[in-house]
Amino acid sequence: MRIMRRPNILLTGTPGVGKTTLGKELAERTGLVYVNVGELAQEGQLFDGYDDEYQCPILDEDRVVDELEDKMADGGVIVDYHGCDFFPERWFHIVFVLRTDNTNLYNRLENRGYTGKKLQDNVQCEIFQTIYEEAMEAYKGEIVHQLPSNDPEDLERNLEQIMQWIEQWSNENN
Ligand code: DAT
Repeated sequence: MRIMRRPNILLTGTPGVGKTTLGKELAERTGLVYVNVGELAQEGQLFDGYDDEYQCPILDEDRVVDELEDKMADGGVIVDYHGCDFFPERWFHIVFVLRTDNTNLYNRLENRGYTGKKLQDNVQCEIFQTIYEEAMEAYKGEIVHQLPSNDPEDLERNLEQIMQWIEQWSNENN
């Protein structure tokens, strides 16, 4: 029996834009596998040093890629991370960059306990559309899509759009 091919999806964007919320719900509804790269790194201690300025461990990108390689080859993986330029380009069939309005994002990050420079830098990251530009440099423009992620209606619309895309991809590739 031939195994059904399923696409790999990257959800990226500034911290707080809603990647985890969307990714987990999408996995629930589609049966695809959700992978949170931050959590994966934490579990496997895939770090390489410590960032004193931001007071957080530095991701060991090579070890993260090694750790995920087999799973990605199988397909059907939803990857969630606030960076995107160190993954192999060939991994992803589509890339979604979630976007949130500044005030909204500010409030979400403040609720998460971010303050001072960390809060400001993350909101600025969104204003300067840093992750969108990173994605446009790392992947073919035609597979990179921005999704508004401000309210529950956006979330539902995004879920439905992505599910439709998955269905179409699956029909074309099986
Ligand atoms: P990320 O994984 O990008 O850091 P998250 O999924 O943890 O973001 O969401 C951050 C917060 O925002 C969390 O409290 C849930 C809320 N949120 C996410 N998506 C939302 C949406 N579409 N509408 C309203 N709130 C949302």
